[in-house]
Amino acid sequence: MSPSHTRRHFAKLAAQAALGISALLIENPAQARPTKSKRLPSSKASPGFPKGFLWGTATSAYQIEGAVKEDGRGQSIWDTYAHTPGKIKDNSNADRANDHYHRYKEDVQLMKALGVKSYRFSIAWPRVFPQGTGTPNPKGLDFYDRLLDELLANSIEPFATLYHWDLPQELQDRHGGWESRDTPKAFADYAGYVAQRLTDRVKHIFTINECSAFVELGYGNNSIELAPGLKLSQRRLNQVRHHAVLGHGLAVQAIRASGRAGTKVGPAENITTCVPAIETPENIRAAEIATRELNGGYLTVMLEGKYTDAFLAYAGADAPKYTAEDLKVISAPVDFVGINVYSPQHYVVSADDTHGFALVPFPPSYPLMNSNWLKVGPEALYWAPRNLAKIWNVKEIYITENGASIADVPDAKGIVYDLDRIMYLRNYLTHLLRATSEGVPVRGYFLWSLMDNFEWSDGLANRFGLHWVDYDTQRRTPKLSASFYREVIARNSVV
Ligand code: PNW
Repeated sequence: MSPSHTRRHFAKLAAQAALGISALLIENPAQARPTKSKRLPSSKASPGFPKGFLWGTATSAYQIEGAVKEDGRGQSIWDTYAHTPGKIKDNSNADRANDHYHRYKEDVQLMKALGVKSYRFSIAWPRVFPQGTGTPNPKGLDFYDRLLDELLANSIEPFATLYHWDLPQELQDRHGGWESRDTPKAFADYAGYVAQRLTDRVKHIFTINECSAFVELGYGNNSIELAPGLKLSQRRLNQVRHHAVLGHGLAVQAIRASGRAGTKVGPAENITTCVPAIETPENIRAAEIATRELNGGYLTVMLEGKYTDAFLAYAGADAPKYTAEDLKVISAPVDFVGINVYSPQHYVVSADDTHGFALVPFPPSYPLMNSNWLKVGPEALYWAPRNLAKIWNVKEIYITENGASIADVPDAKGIVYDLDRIMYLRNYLTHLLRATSEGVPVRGYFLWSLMDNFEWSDGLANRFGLHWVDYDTQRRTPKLSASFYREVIARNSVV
């Protein structure tokens, strides 16, 4: 923009301002396009992320694909659950969702316009094995073949998740889903088959998305519910926990056995993030102890091959039944660890008791985004990877999800000015930058989500996307946050 044009523009705005403040609003997020200059005035003070940092976006199969009856796909527990009256807040389901199954080329172009280097998506188990086990559906992987080719043609690196909660219904009916040891075994067979077919193009595989979320919220007694929506006793719940991590370990082994050499594999876990309430050496140590204990049934056993004493003491007679061999499988060596980080689950201080830490209660008006669990605490994106690297010496970390739910409202022209999402992202990324600047080995970041999608029991009404989706027309429109993220990626820094 030339200086005279700028002046004219300003004069126009000033004149319009007399007519009302709304005239001062930008008309289109495109006005927030990257500027030509390489440097921001403040760039000297803000060093960027490491060279080659892998910026990406994330989605999952059931939340975006639709086409639930196409090409031989079997039913999943989420089809059943979403069609059960009263389960989904806005009575929606994901039969069509974002129709990504047919619009994936357009969606890859959205990624391309953002400038992302990588994309995390999930493969629907019931497309590949409609009954969970047995003969694979001959058309089951065709869609993912097409998607992979499209991504690679656009220089976007695919990161595939094998289980993002869409368990084949048949396995739930046959033996209670993850209550049975047969489910982790079936999962490993499916994992091996996918690895054998796709690792010519997929070099990074995540086994299970958030064991802790789908187990605790799907099988435990919680106010937030996920499919299959059971409320099991502690004893049965502990067994489900064990089978979930066993499924992860068996899948790691199956991928190693069937995938091409060089395929990298790891979990994408919803780490319980513990943040020192005040950063003193004692509280920092307490937060490390708390991180290890409060991830006892998930990351800790995956990375250490044992349940902690406190975990077993707490479970008592309800502890899971397992063998020494199980623990070896669960802790099969991984190449990286992915963590989903939205909130600090706990602020921690040191304590002189046997635990060595105490949890600080959250005040009633603590700030939330538009989900009752999504507490705002940007430091989580520093402490989660920092503690993961410190406690377990993890050398390759991905932030597999981070993002914000907002009750977005488009203006008269259909544009969403989501300053609240930008506020959230800017602050969280500032803390991620603190981590990488200190040498915490975070290699990439997948923003949840590329576009609005089916937000589980919140349905279609709660939005996490960088793109607004009109579910009637399937039109995708970039929000202001898409311009923000494009600029972050282009500059490899917080903007
Ligand atoms: C994750 N909680 O889910 C999932 O991996 C995504 O599929 C989901 O859309 C995204 O986060 C946003 O919700 C979570 O209650 C669901 O703490 C619930 C919780 C955490 C993560």
